[in-house]
Amino acid sequence: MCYKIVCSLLLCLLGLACSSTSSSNLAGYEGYTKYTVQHGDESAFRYMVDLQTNDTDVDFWLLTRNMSVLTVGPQRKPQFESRLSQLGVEYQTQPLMDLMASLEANSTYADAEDLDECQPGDCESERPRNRQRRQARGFFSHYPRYHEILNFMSGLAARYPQYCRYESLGRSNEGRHIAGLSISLNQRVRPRRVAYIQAAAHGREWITTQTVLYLAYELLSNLRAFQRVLNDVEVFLVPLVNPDGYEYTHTTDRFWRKNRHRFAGHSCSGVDINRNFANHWNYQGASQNLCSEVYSGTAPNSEPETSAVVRYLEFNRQRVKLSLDVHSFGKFIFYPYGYARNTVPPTVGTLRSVASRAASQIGKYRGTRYTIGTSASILYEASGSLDDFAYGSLGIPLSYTVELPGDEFHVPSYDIIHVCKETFAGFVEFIRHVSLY
Ligand code: 0X9
Ligand code: ZN
Repeated sequence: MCYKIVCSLLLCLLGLACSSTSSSNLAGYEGYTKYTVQHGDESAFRYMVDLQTNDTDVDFWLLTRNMSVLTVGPQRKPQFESRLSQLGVEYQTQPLMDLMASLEANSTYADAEDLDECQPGDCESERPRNRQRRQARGFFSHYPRYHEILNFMSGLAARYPQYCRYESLGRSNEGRHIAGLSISLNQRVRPRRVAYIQAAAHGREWITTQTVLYLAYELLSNLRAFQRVLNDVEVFLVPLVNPDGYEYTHTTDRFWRKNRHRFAGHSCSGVDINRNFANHWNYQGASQNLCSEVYSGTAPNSEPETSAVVRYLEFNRQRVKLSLDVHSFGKFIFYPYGYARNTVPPTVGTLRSVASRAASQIGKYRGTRYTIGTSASILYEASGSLDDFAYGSLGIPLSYTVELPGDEFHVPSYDIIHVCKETFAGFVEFIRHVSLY
Protein backbone atom coordinates (compact mmCIF):
# COMPACT_ATOMS: atom_id res chain seq x y z
CA MET A 1 0.00 0.00 0.00
CA CYS A 2 2.66 2.43 1.15
CA TYR A 3 4.82 1.38 -1.81
CA LYS A 4 1.94 2.20 -4.17
CA ILE A 5 1.39 5.64 -2.66
CA VAL A 6 5.09 6.49 -2.82
CA CYS A 7 5.15 5.11 -6.33
CA SER A 8 2.24 7.22 -7.56
CA LEU A 9 3.73 10.29 -5.91
CA LEU A 10 6.96 9.71 -7.77
CA LEU A 11 5.10 8.95 -10.96
CA CYS A 12 3.24 12.19 -10.71
CA LEU A 13 6.41 14.13 -9.93
CA LEU A 14 8.68 12.52 -12.42
CA GLY A 15 6.44 11.09 -15.07
CA LEU A 16 8.49 7.93 -14.72
CA ALA A 17 7.15 4.44 -14.63
CA CYS A 18 6.60 2.40 -11.54
CA SER A 19 7.09 -1.24 -12.45
CA SER A 20 3.79 -2.30 -10.91
CA THR A 21 1.76 0.20 -12.95
CA SER A 22 0.37 -1.13 -16.22
CA SER A 23 -0.80 2.27 -17.50
CA SER A 24 2.62 3.87 -17.07
CA ASN A 25 4.25 6.04 -19.67
CA LEU A 26 7.06 3.49 -20.03
CA ALA A 27 4.86 0.50 -20.75
CA GLY A 28 6.12 -1.20 -23.89
CA TYR A 29 9.72 -0.07 -23.44
CA GLU A 30 10.92 -3.26 -21.73
CA GLY A 31 13.96 -4.59 -23.56
CA TYR A 32 14.77 -1.28 -25.25
CA THR A 33 18.40 -0.17 -25.37
CA LYS A 34 19.85 3.31 -25.36
CA TYR A 35 22.89 3.69 -27.65
CA THR A 36 25.49 6.41 -27.60
CA VAL A 37 27.34 6.15 -30.90
CA GLN A 38 30.53 7.98 -31.91
CA HIS A 39 30.59 8.32 -35.68
CA GLY A 40 33.57 10.30 -36.86
CA ASP A 41 33.27 9.76 -40.59
CA GLU A 42 30.72 11.07 -43.05
CA SER A 43 29.39 7.69 -44.20
CA ALA A 44 28.42 6.60 -40.69
CA PHE A 45 26.82 10.00 -40.10
CA ARG A 46 24.84 9.73 -43.34
CA TYR A 47 23.67 6.27 -42.31
CA MET A 48 22.35 7.73 -39.06
CA VAL A 49 20.60 10.58 -40.87
CA ASP A 50 18.94 8.07 -43.16
CA LEU A 51 17.80 6.03 -40.14
CA GLN A 52 16.39 9.11 -38.45
CA THR A 53 14.33 10.07 -41.47
CA ASN A 54 13.26 6.66 -42.74
CA ASP A 55 13.50 4.00 -40.05
CA THR A 56 10.52 4.08 -37.73
CA ASP A 57 12.01 1.51 -35.32
CA VAL A 58 14.88 3.76 -34.27
CA ASP A 59 14.23 6.82 -32.12
CA PHE A 60 16.89 9.50 -32.19
CA TRP A 61 17.21 11.58 -29.04
CA LEU A 62 20.20 13.49 -30.39
CA LEU A 63 22.01 13.34 -33.71
CA THR A 64 25.07 15.48 -34.37
CA ARG A 65 27.77 15.06 -37.00
CA ASN A 66 30.04 13.29 -34.48
CA MET A 67 27.73 11.35 -32.22
CA SER A 68 24.18 10.14 -31.71
CA VAL A 69 22.00 9.11 -28.82
CA LEU A 70 19.14 6.82 -29.81
CA THR A 71 16.96 3.96 -28.64
CA VAL A 72 16.22 0.68 -30.36
CA GLY A 73 13.69 -2.03 -29.49
CA PRO A 74 14.70 -5.63 -28.71
CA GLN A 75 13.67 -6.96 -32.13
CA ARG A 76 15.93 -4.64 -34.10
CA LYS A 77 18.89 -4.86 -31.70
CA PRO A 78 20.96 -7.65 -33.35
CA GLN A 79 20.60 -6.19 -36.85
CA PHE A 80 21.40 -2.68 -35.64
CA GLU A 81 24.50 -3.78 -33.73
CA SER A 82 25.85 -5.75 -36.67
CA ARG A 83 25.39 -2.68 -38.90
CA LEU A 84 27.28 -0.58 -36.37
CA SER A 85 30.13 -3.10 -36.40
CA GLN A 86 30.23 -3.01 -40.22
CA LEU A 87 30.51 0.76 -40.05
CA GLY A 88 33.39 0.38 -37.58
CA VAL A 89 31.94 2.88 -35.10
CA GLU A 90 32.30 2.81 -31.34
CA TYR A 91 29.23 2.76 -29.16
CA GLN A 92 28.05 2.31 -25.60
CA THR A 93 24.77 0.74 -24.55
CA GLN A 94 22.48 1.00 -21.56
CA PRO A 95 19.16 -0.75 -20.97
CA LEU A 96 16.54 2.00 -21.21
CA MET A 97 14.71 0.82 -18.10
CA ASP A 98 17.95 0.97 -16.06
CA LEU A 99 18.46 4.55 -17.17
CA MET A 100 14.91 5.53 -16.23
CA ALA A 101 15.21 3.78 -12.86
CA SER A 102 18.45 5.62 -12.10
CA LEU A 103 16.83 8.94 -12.97
CA GLU A 104 14.01 8.08 -10.60
CA ALA A 105 16.49 7.18 -7.85
CA ASN A 106 18.34 10.46 -8.34
CA SER A 107 15.25 12.53 -7.75
CA THR A 108 14.93 13.08 -4.05
CA TYR A 109 11.92 12.65 -1.82
CA ALA A 110 12.88 15.96 -0.28
CA ASP A 111 11.67 17.66 -3.45
CA ALA A 112 8.28 16.04 -3.04
CA GLU A 113 7.95 16.95 0.61
CA ASP A 114 9.08 20.49 -0.02
CA LEU A 115 6.54 21.16 -2.71
CA ASP A 116 3.76 23.24 -1.34
CA GLU A 117 4.00 22.72 2.36
CA CYS A 118 4.53 25.07 5.25
CA GLN A 119 4.85 24.04 8.86
CA PRO A 120 1.53 23.66 10.72
CA GLY A 121 0.68 26.91 12.48
CA ASP A 122 3.00 28.98 10.26
CA CYS A 123 0.81 29.00 7.18
CA GLU A 124 -1.63 31.65 8.38
CA SER A 125 1.10 34.07 9.40
CA GLU A 126 3.22 33.57 6.32
CA ARG A 127 3.78 36.71 4.27
CA PRO A 128 2.17 36.60 0.78
CA ARG A 129 5.52 37.15 -0.93
CA ASN A 130 7.14 34.31 1.01
CA ARG A 131 4.21 32.07 0.18
CA GLN A 132 4.57 32.90 -3.51
CA ARG A 133 8.29 32.12 -3.40
CA ARG A 134 7.70 28.82 -1.64
CA GLN A 135 4.99 27.83 -4.10
CA ALA A 136 7.24 28.79 -7.02
CA ARG A 137 10.05 26.66 -5.56
CA GLY A 138 7.62 23.77 -5.55
CA PHE A 139 6.45 24.50 -9.07
CA PHE A 140 9.98 24.43 -10.47
CA SER A 141 10.97 21.17 -8.81
CA HIS A 142 8.63 18.90 -10.71
CA TYR A 143 7.03 18.59 -14.14
CA PRO A 144 3.51 20.01 -14.07
CA ARG A 145 0.64 18.68 -16.15
CA TYR A 146 -1.32 20.74 -18.71
CA HIS A 147 -3.97 22.02 -16.26
CA GLU A 148 -1.37 22.96 -13.67
CA ILE A 149 0.51 24.91 -16.35
CA LEU A 150 -2.61 26.79 -17.41
CA ASN A 151 -3.44 27.56 -13.78
CA PHE A 152 0.07 28.85 -13.20
CA MET A 153 -0.20 31.10 -16.26
CA SER A 154 -3.65 32.45 -15.48
CA GLY A 155 -2.54 32.91 -11.86
CA LEU A 156 0.31 35.18 -12.99
CA ALA A 157 -2.07 37.19 -15.17
CA ALA A 158 -4.48 37.56 -12.25
CA ARG A 159 -1.69 38.64 -9.88
CA TYR A 160 -0.21 41.20 -12.31
CA PRO A 161 -3.22 42.40 -14.34
CA GLN A 162 -1.46 45.63 -15.36
CA TYR A 163 1.53 43.87 -16.82
CA CYS A 164 0.43 40.45 -17.89
CA ARG A 165 -2.32 39.15 -20.18
CA TYR A 166 -3.31 35.51 -20.59
CA GLU A 167 -4.78 34.38 -23.89
CA SER A 168 -5.37 31.37 -26.08
CA LEU A 169 -3.84 31.30 -29.56
CA GLY A 170 -6.14 28.49 -30.61
CA ARG A 171 -6.77 24.84 -29.87
CA SER A 172 -4.77 21.71 -30.47
CA ASN A 173 -5.88 18.59 -32.35
CA GLU A 174 -7.47 17.23 -29.18
CA GLY A 175 -9.01 20.59 -28.26
CA ARG A 176 -6.56 21.84 -25.64
CA HIS A 177 -5.70 25.53 -25.46
CA ILE A 178 -2.43 26.75 -26.87
CA ALA A 179 -1.97 29.32 -24.16
CA GLY A 180 0.07 32.49 -24.33
CA LEU A 181 1.21 35.14 -21.85
CA SER A 182 1.93 38.69 -22.89
CA ILE A 183 4.20 40.57 -20.51
CA SER A 184 5.00 44.25 -20.77
CA LEU A 185 5.25 47.37 -18.67
CA ASN A 186 3.27 49.61 -20.95
CA GLN A 187 0.25 47.57 -21.99
CA ARG A 188 -1.36 50.65 -23.50
CA VAL A 189 1.60 51.94 -25.52
CA ARG A 190 1.51 50.57 -29.06
CA PRO A 191 3.17 49.46 -31.19
CA ARG A 192 5.74 47.69 -29.07
CA ARG A 193 8.38 45.35 -30.44
CA VAL A 194 7.70 41.74 -29.56
CA ALA A 195 10.02 39.04 -28.26
CA TYR A 196 8.28 35.74 -29.04
CA ILE A 197 9.41 32.63 -27.12
CA GLN A 198 7.80 29.19 -27.41
CA ALA A 199 8.51 25.76 -25.96
CA ALA A 200 7.52 22.11 -26.09
CA ALA A 201 6.76 21.79 -29.79
CA HIS A 202 8.07 18.29 -29.06
CA GLY A 203 6.00 16.64 -26.33
CA ARG A 204 8.84 14.84 -24.55
CA GLU A 205 11.01 17.94 -24.03
CA TRP A 206 9.50 18.75 -20.63
CA ILE A 207 12.25 21.00 -19.29
CA THR A 208 11.59 23.54 -22.06
CA THR A 209 8.16 24.48 -20.71
CA GLN A 210 9.57 25.03 -17.24
CA THR A 211 12.25 27.44 -18.48
CA VAL A 212 9.68 29.60 -20.28
CA LEU A 213 7.31 29.60 -17.29
CA TYR A 214 10.24 30.53 -15.08
CA LEU A 215 11.02 33.44 -17.38
CA ALA A 216 7.44 34.70 -16.96
CA TYR A 217 7.56 34.21 -13.19
CA GLU A 218 10.92 35.87 -12.73
CA LEU A 219 10.20 38.89 -14.95
CA LEU A 220 6.88 39.54 -13.23
CA SER A 221 8.26 39.07 -9.74
CA ASN A 222 11.04 41.61 -10.39
CA LEU A 223 9.44 44.12 -12.72
CA ARG A 224 11.52 47.00 -11.41
CA ALA A 225 14.79 45.22 -12.03
CA PHE A 226 13.77 44.50 -15.64
CA GLN A 227 12.25 47.91 -16.30
CA ARG A 228 14.77 48.81 -18.99
CA VAL A 229 14.44 45.49 -20.78
CA LEU A 230 10.66 45.59 -20.72
CA ASN A 231 10.11 49.27 -21.32
CA ASP A 232 9.39 49.16 -25.00
CA VAL A 233 9.28 45.42 -25.56
CA GLU A 234 6.36 43.05 -25.18
CA VAL A 235 7.45 39.53 -24.25
CA PHE A 236 5.05 36.95 -25.65
CA LEU A 237 5.41 33.44 -24.26
CA VAL A 238 3.87 30.16 -25.42
CA PRO A 239 5.27 27.57 -22.98
CA LEU A 240 3.33 24.60 -24.37
CA VAL A 241 2.89 24.59 -28.15
CA ASN A 242 2.08 20.89 -28.27
CA PRO A 243 -0.16 20.26 -25.25
CA ASP A 244 -1.54 16.95 -26.61
CA GLY A 245 1.91 15.48 -27.18
CA TYR A 246 3.01 16.72 -23.75
CA GLU A 247 0.05 15.13 -21.97
CA TYR A 248 0.57 11.91 -23.92
CA THR A 249 4.15 11.73 -22.63
CA HIS A 250 2.77 11.92 -19.09
CA THR A 251 0.01 9.36 -19.50
CA THR A 252 1.12 6.91 -22.16
CA ASP A 253 4.50 7.24 -23.86
CA ARG A 254 7.35 9.15 -22.20
CA PHE A 255 9.20 9.50 -25.52
CA TRP A 256 6.40 10.85 -27.72
CA ARG A 257 7.63 13.70 -29.91
CA LYS A 258 4.92 14.69 -32.39
CA ASN A 259 1.43 16.11 -31.96
CA ARG A 260 -1.53 13.70 -31.58
CA HIS A 261 -3.14 14.01 -35.03
CA ARG A 262 -5.00 10.74 -35.73
CA PHE A 263 -5.31 9.54 -39.31
CA ALA A 264 -8.34 7.39 -40.13
CA GLY A 265 -7.33 3.90 -41.21
CA HIS A 266 -3.73 4.25 -39.95
CA SER A 267 -2.25 2.91 -36.76
CA CYS A 268 0.48 5.57 -36.65
CA SER A 269 -0.36 9.07 -35.53
CA GLY A 270 1.17 12.49 -35.08
CA VAL A 271 2.89 15.19 -37.12
CA ASP A 272 6.24 16.71 -36.20
CA ILE A 273 5.27 20.34 -35.62
CA ASN A 274 8.88 21.37 -36.26
CA ARG A 275 8.67 19.99 -39.82
CA ASN A 276 5.26 21.46 -40.58
CA PHE A 277 6.10 25.15 -41.12
CA ALA A 278 5.82 26.62 -44.59
CA ASN A 279 9.49 27.20 -45.42
CA HIS A 280 11.11 24.59 -47.69
CA TRP A 281 8.44 22.25 -46.37
CA ASN A 282 9.41 18.58 -46.62
CA TYR A 283 12.59 19.46 -48.50
CA GLN A 284 15.18 17.61 -46.36
CA GLY A 285 15.31 15.85 -43.00
CA ALA A 286 11.55 15.37 -43.03
CA SER A 287 9.41 12.44 -44.09
CA GLN A 288 6.10 11.73 -45.73
CA ASN A 289 5.84 8.42 -43.91
CA LEU A 290 3.30 9.10 -41.20
CA CYS A 291 4.96 6.60 -38.87
CA SER A 292 8.19 8.63 -38.99
CA GLU A 293 9.26 10.78 -36.01
CA VAL A 294 9.81 13.60 -38.50
CA TYR A 295 6.54 13.26 -40.43
CA SER A 296 5.91 16.67 -41.97
CA GLY A 297 2.12 16.41 -42.30
CA THR A 298 -0.21 16.43 -45.29
CA ALA A 299 0.66 20.03 -46.26
CA PRO A 300 2.62 22.99 -44.93
CA ASN A 301 0.88 24.44 -41.89
CA SER A 302 -1.65 21.57 -41.85
CA GLU A 303 -1.64 21.29 -38.05
CA PRO A 304 -3.74 23.43 -35.70
CA GLU A 305 -0.73 23.88 -33.39
CA THR A 306 1.41 25.16 -36.27
CA SER A 307 -1.29 27.42 -37.64
CA ALA A 308 -2.02 28.91 -34.19
CA VAL A 309 1.63 30.00 -33.99
CA VAL A 310 1.69 31.16 -37.62
CA ARG A 311 -1.50 33.19 -37.17
CA TYR A 312 0.00 34.98 -34.19
CA LEU A 313 3.34 35.64 -35.89
CA GLU A 314 1.79 36.77 -39.18
CA PHE A 315 -0.64 39.10 -37.45
CA ASN A 316 2.20 40.66 -35.45
CA ARG A 317 4.74 40.37 -38.21
CA GLN A 318 5.87 44.01 -38.18
CA ARG A 319 6.43 43.98 -34.43
CA VAL A 320 8.04 40.60 -33.76
CA LYS A 321 11.82 41.01 -33.74
CA LEU A 322 12.81 37.85 -31.90
CA SER A 323 11.57 34.29 -32.31
CA LEU A 324 13.02 31.70 -29.92
CA ASP A 325 11.96 28.09 -30.20
CA VAL A 326 13.09 26.22 -27.10
CA HIS A 327 13.91 22.50 -27.43
CA SER A 328 15.85 19.85 -25.57
CA PHE A 329 18.63 18.68 -25.55
CA GLY A 330 22.27 19.28 -26.53
CA LYS A 331 23.31 22.82 -25.45
CA PHE A 332 23.05 24.42 -28.87
CA ILE A 333 21.88 27.75 -30.17
CA PHE A 334 20.90 27.39 -33.82
CA TYR A 335 20.28 30.24 -36.22
CA PRO A 336 18.87 29.83 -39.77
CA TYR A 337 19.06 28.12 -42.11
CA GLY A 338 18.39 24.58 -41.06
CA TYR A 339 16.90 23.36 -44.33
CA ALA A 340 20.22 22.94 -46.14
CA ARG A 341 23.95 23.07 -45.47
CA ASN A 342 26.02 26.00 -46.65
CA THR A 343 23.07 28.35 -46.95
CA VAL A 344 24.24 31.39 -45.06
CA PRO A 345 21.71 34.04 -44.02
CA PRO A 346 22.64 37.62 -44.98
CA THR A 347 22.75 38.75 -41.35
CA VAL A 348 24.82 35.84 -40.06
CA GLY A 349 27.21 38.21 -38.20
CA THR A 350 24.40 39.67 -36.07
CA LEU A 351 22.74 36.31 -35.54
CA ARG A 352 26.01 34.85 -34.28
CA SER A 353 27.00 37.74 -32.07
CA VAL A 354 23.62 37.99 -30.31
CA ALA A 355 23.70 34.22 -29.76
CA SER A 356 27.24 34.40 -28.33
CA ARG A 357 26.20 37.09 -25.88
CA ALA A 358 23.25 35.01 -24.75
CA ALA A 359 25.47 31.93 -24.41
CA SER A 360 27.99 33.84 -22.35
CA GLN A 361 25.24 35.11 -19.99
CA ILE A 362 24.03 31.52 -19.56
CA GLY A 363 27.59 30.40 -18.79
CA LYS A 364 27.92 32.83 -15.91
CA TYR A 365 25.58 30.82 -13.68
CA ARG A 366 27.56 27.57 -13.53
CA GLY A 367 29.78 27.42 -16.58
CA THR A 368 27.37 25.72 -19.03
CA ARG A 369 28.82 26.04 -22.53
CA TYR A 370 26.64 26.25 -25.63
CA THR A 371 27.71 25.61 -29.22
CA ILE A 372 26.43 28.11 -31.79
CA GLY A 373 25.81 27.56 -35.50
CA THR A 374 23.24 26.37 -38.00
CA SER A 375 21.52 23.10 -37.24
CA ALA A 376 22.29 21.92 -40.75
CA SER A 377 26.02 22.13 -40.08
CA ILE A 378 26.06 20.99 -36.44
CA LEU A 379 23.23 18.44 -36.54
CA TYR A 380 21.47 17.52 -39.76
CA GLU A 381 19.47 19.27 -42.45
CA ALA A 382 15.86 19.65 -41.35
CA SER A 383 13.34 21.79 -43.19
CA GLY A 384 9.94 23.15 -42.18
CA SER A 385 11.12 24.35 -38.77
CA LEU A 386 10.00 27.50 -36.97
CA ASP A 387 13.44 29.17 -37.06
CA ASP A 388 13.63 29.08 -40.88
CA PHE A 389 10.00 30.14 -41.25
CA ALA A 390 10.32 33.09 -38.87
CA TYR A 391 13.50 34.36 -40.48
CA GLY A 392 13.09 33.31 -44.10
CA SER A 393 9.35 33.72 -44.60
CA LEU A 394 8.39 36.43 -42.11
CA GLY A 395 11.61 38.45 -41.98
CA ILE A 396 11.94 38.25 -38.18
CA PRO A 397 15.55 39.37 -37.74
CA LEU A 398 16.49 37.37 -34.64
CA SER A 399 15.35 33.79 -35.05
CA TYR A 400 16.79 30.86 -33.14
CA THR A 401 16.27 27.35 -31.89
CA VAL A 402 17.75 26.71 -28.46
CA GLU A 403 18.53 23.16 -27.34
CA LEU A 404 18.72 23.13 -23.55
CA PRO A 405 21.22 21.09 -21.50
CA GLY A 406 20.67 17.49 -20.45
CA ASP A 407 21.91 14.02 -21.29
CA GLU A 408 18.43 12.80 -22.06
CA PHE A 409 14.92 14.25 -22.05
CA HIS A 410 14.54 13.82 -18.34
CA VAL A 411 16.36 16.56 -16.45
CA PRO A 412 16.26 15.35 -12.81
CA SER A 413 13.86 17.31 -10.65
CA TYR A 414 16.60 18.79 -8.43
CA ASP A 415 18.19 20.33 -11.52
CA ILE A 416 15.06 21.93 -13.06
CA ILE A 417 15.48 25.16 -11.14
CA HIS A 418 19.16 25.46 -12.13
CA VAL A 419 18.44 24.96 -15.83
CA CYS A 420 15.66 27.54 -15.46
CA LYS A 421 17.96 30.05 -13.78
CA GLU A 422 20.86 29.75 -16.20
CA THR A 423 18.56 29.82 -19.23
CA PHE A 424 16.77 32.86 -17.83
CA ALA A 425 19.99 34.87 -18.17
CA GLY A 426 20.19 33.87 -21.84
CA PHE A 427 16.55 34.72 -22.51
CA VAL A 428 16.97 38.18 -20.99
CA GLU A 429 20.02 38.80 -23.16
CA PHE A 430 18.08 37.83 -26.29
CA ILE A 431 15.18 40.08 -25.24
CA ARG A 432 17.55 43.00 -24.60
CA HIS A 433 18.47 43.00 -28.28
CA VAL A 434 14.87 43.37 -29.41
CA SER A 435 14.72 47.07 -28.57
CA LEU A 436 17.59 47.71 -31.02
CA TYR A 437 15.32 46.95 -34.02
O1 0X9 B 1 15.06 18.32 -35.12
C1 0X9 B 1 14.53 19.29 -34.55
O2 0X9 B 1 13.38 19.64 -34.76
C2 0X9 B 1 15.34 20.08 -33.52
N1 0X9 B 1 16.05 19.17 -32.65
S1 0X9 B 1 15.23 18.21 -31.60
O3 0X9 B 1 16.15 17.25 -31.05
N2 0X9 B 1 14.71 19.09 -30.39
O4 0X9 B 1 14.13 17.61 -32.27
C3 0X9 B 1 16.32 20.97 -34.24
C4 0X9 B 1 15.71 21.94 -35.23
C5 0X9 B 1 16.68 22.95 -35.71
N3 0X9 B 1 16.15 23.85 -36.71
C6 0X9 B 1 16.14 23.57 -38.04
N4 0X9 B 1 16.57 22.48 -38.50
N5 0X9 B 1 15.69 24.50 -38.84
ZN1 ZN C 1 12.72 19.35 -30.08
